Amino acid sequence: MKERQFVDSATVYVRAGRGGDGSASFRREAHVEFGGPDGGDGGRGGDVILVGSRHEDSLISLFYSPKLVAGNGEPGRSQQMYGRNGRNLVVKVPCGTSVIDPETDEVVFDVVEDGAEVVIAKGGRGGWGNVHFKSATNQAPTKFIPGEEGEEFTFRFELKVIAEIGLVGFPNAGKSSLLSAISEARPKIGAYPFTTLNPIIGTVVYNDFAQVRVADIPGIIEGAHEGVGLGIDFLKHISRAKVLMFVVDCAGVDGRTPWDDYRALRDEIRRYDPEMLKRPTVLVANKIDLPGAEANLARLEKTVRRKALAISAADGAGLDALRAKIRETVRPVPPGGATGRATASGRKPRSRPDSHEEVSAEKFAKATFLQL
Ligand SMILES: Nc1nc2c(ncn2[C@@H]2O[C@H](COP(=O)(O)OP(=O)(O)OP(=O)(O)O)[C@@H](O)[C@H]2O)c(=O)[nH]1
Ligand SMILES: [Mg+2]
Repeated sequence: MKERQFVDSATVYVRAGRGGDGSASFRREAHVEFGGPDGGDGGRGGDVILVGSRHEDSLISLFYSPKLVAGNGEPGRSQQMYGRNGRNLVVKVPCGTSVIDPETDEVVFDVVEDGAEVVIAKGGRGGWGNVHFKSATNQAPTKFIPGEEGEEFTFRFELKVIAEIGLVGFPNAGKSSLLSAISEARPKIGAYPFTTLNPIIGTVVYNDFAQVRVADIPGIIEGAHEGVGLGIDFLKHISRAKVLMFVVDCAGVDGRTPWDDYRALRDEIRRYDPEMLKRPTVLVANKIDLPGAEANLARLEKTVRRKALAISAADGAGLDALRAKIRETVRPVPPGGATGRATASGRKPRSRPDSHEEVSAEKFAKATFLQL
């Protein structure tokens, strides 16, 4: 079986912890007659929490272990002692992970920013011990409240990689070379088509520590929208990009021309989602170091009637201008001025009683016994 390295969808069972039952205990010290109730409350069940992490880039771990179960709260104890709270389960997911209700296809949570926390299943409340039920008329209550069930769901997780810039180009145009020249990312580079098989994110860092994320995706070829090549599935990973950067091979190494490539790329994007072409785009003419590229550049600009940024990912020509162009187009906010926060849409739990159900200790014991 081919090893999977990149996974952008996974169906996951999620269960928060059950609250611990309240205790129905009585004081039993030798010197205290008619000791009275002293059963403490149960602990809260643990939550299932997602945290956005820019160091994660795939849903692969969820794909292979698709169960997220938080800890149960412990039951209350005698001497009015609380049960311990259940452990929260905290799971790191890549920024850009959506949590979807598979029945309605509705996005119920969205993890966008690095470090953002979203509770996707809440633990049940702990039950009350019998100490709460002592009254003038009932000095020896055997009543207590069981812990609540934790929330339980089956969700579909979907990843749309988040980057401000999306690189779009034919195979071999030099997208990965470009990304590795301007960021810390080290994608595989090769003189053959479809070297890149998964989206890769690199971060361009400026002197004032402003940052722009750039997504490199597999090459697009004509007919991609009909499934030719690797298809256009990967375009979804740049569908949230603010800026599209078209990268063309200005030297025409593979026998094509940069102007035809540019038109074909725009055409494929239009067929995928015409909205994407309404965003700012940058045209980058790569491989300007090679013979014939200068002449092609002039013809490219004339034919497509727009300016191109000439660069060489190989020898570094034009990269400073490109970094400046990226900054000018994306306008990243340097640290200190950032206010970005996660968005988490609220969701109503599917089944969770609004109030506690009261049962007597005997009834509870009986019910438990019957279940066994
Ligand atoms: N001379 C020259 N060669 C380049 C330049 N940029 C990239 N190359 C070469 O072009 C080939 C393809 O580069 P990649 O960066 O792998 O191209 P890609 O667009 O990521 O290709 P896919 O991942 O297959 O879509 C490699 O052999 C690179 O060394 C450049 O500016 N000048
Ligand atoms: Mg590549």
